[in-house]
Formats: sequence, C-alpha cells, structure tokens
Amino acid sequence: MEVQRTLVLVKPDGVQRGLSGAILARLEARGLKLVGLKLLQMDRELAARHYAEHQGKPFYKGLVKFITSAPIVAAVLEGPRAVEAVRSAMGKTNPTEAAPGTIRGDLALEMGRNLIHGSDSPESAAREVALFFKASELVAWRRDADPWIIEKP
Ligand code: D4T
Repeated sequence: MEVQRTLVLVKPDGVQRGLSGAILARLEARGLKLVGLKLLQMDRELAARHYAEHQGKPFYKGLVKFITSAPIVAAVLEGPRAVEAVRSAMGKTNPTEAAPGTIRGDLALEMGRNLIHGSDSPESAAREVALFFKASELVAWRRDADPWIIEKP
C-alpha cells in the first residue's frame, strides 16, 4: 500500500471553537501518524498561495478573510493512502451534505465554516506541505504500534 503524506489544516473556526485536539484525535485514532505540527496565523500571501486555484471565484475574498482571521493548526499526517483517508474522515466540503461520523458531518454546518482542510491529491499534498513546513520541521519516526495498524509497515 502506498505510504503518503498529506497536509491537514484545522481552520480558524476549529481553533476558535476549541476543536483542534478533537479533530486531530480522530485522525490519529484512525491510525494516521503525525510527522509535522504547528500553530500559526496565515497571512494574505500564504492564503493566496494556498488557495491559488480559487482566485477569481465568488467565494475567494471571504475565504481569504476567514482563513487569515485567527490561528490555524497545520499538520502533516502519514499513512497508507493518507490523502484519501483524511478526505473520507473530513466528509464532503459542504457540511450539510457530509455523512454523520465524518468530522464535518458531526461538527459543522456551513461550507464557509467547515473546520478542516485536507489535500485532495498526492500532488497537492506535496505542494501544500512545502508551503507550511520546511523539510527540517518534518520528523520521520518509527511508531511502535505500526504493525497493529498497517499490515506491511
Ligand atoms: P478545503 O480546500 O478547505 O479542504 O476544502 P475542500 O477541498 O473540501 O473544498 P474546495 O477546495 O472546493 O474549497 C475550498 C474552501 O472554500 C470554501 N468554499 C468552497 C466556500 O466557502 N464556498 C464555496 O462555494 C466553495 C466551493 C470551503 C472550502
């Protein structure tokens, strides 16, 4: 199984609501391994780079205003098909359509306050991880529980 790394952001609504730990706990409990973690407040430049694909869309200005409005937690998670594992744990972008049991389906109501970002492909993950973390800030470590989570670690 392909081991991947993916970028997760607990957005300002998650940090302000005190849900950073609860959100990361769900991803850790699923078996994803933390290899990078920090609290920061995004500036407009970082927001523009992160959301470059949405520039010009009607929701773009509000999105940048929101994402820069308070601190976020940035994390890099590693595991077999980690990109898809995080996306399925997050649920659909619009929380009212997200299935119960997902982070958005259980904890959020609106698209513009959907708590979490997760990279949508391995290519986006590589680009996004590099936006938020230097190589020296990522920690490659051996987790003793791996054989109990991953069939062929
Ligand atoms: P992110 O990128 O935050 O993980 O969300 P998704 O990958 O699930 O969704 P996205 O890239 O399509 O949207 C990015 C971000 O913009 C907000 N948004 C999106 C919004 O406020 N209104 C909209 O109509 C859309 C499409 C929500 C997530």
